[in-house]
Amino acid sequence: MPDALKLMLLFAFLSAVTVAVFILVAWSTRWPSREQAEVQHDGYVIRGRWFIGVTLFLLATFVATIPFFPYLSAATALEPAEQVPVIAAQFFFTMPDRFPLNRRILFAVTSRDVNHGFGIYDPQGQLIAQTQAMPDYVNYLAVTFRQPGRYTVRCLEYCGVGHAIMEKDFTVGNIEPDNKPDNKADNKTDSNGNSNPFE
Ligand SMILES: [Cu+2]
Repeated sequence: MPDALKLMLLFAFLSAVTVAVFILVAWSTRWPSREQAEVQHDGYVIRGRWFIGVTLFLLATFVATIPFFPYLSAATALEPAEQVPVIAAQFFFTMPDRFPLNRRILFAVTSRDVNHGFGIYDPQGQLIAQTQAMPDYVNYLAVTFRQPGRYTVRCLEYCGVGHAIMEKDFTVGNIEPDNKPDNKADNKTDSNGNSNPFE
C-alpha cells in the first residue's frame, strides 16, 4: 500500500472518529438534565470507590514487591564480612588488588583529601555498587562478588584535574576462603601469603 494511501486512510479514520464524538456529545444532550446535587452525589460515590481501589492497588503492589527490596537481603545476608579499608586520594585508590569470590566484603571507604566517588564496575563494565569517599568520615559498602574476573573502581565525583584517570583495577578470583572469616585479626595473610597492609 503506497504511503499516500495509508495517510489518506488514517486521515479518514481520524475524521470519522472526530465526527462520531461530536455526534455522541450532541446526542447526549437530548436526555433531561439532572440536578446538580444529584450529579454531585454520584461523583462522590465514584470518588470514594476510586480512592478505595487505588489504596488497595498500592497496598497490594507494596506487599508484592517487598521481597525485591534491597534492604531485606542486606539485613538477612549478614554473613560475616571481611572489612577492607579503602583510601581515596587525588588521584588514586589505595586498596587490595585481589578479592575472594562469594565472600561478603565490607569496604570501609574514606578520603585523604577531597570528596571522591567509589564506584565498582564488574567485568562487563556495569556499575554494581558505589558510595562516597569523604574526608574524616567512613562509608561502609557491603559487596559480595559472584563473578570472577577483572573489576574496576572509578571515581564518580569530580575531584580535580586527574579525576578522569582516577581508577583502580582489581581481580576477583579463587582465593581460598579462610576458616575464620569473622576474626580477621588472627589472619594477616591471604592464601597467597601476601599480607594486607590495611589490616
Ligand atoms: Cu574524581
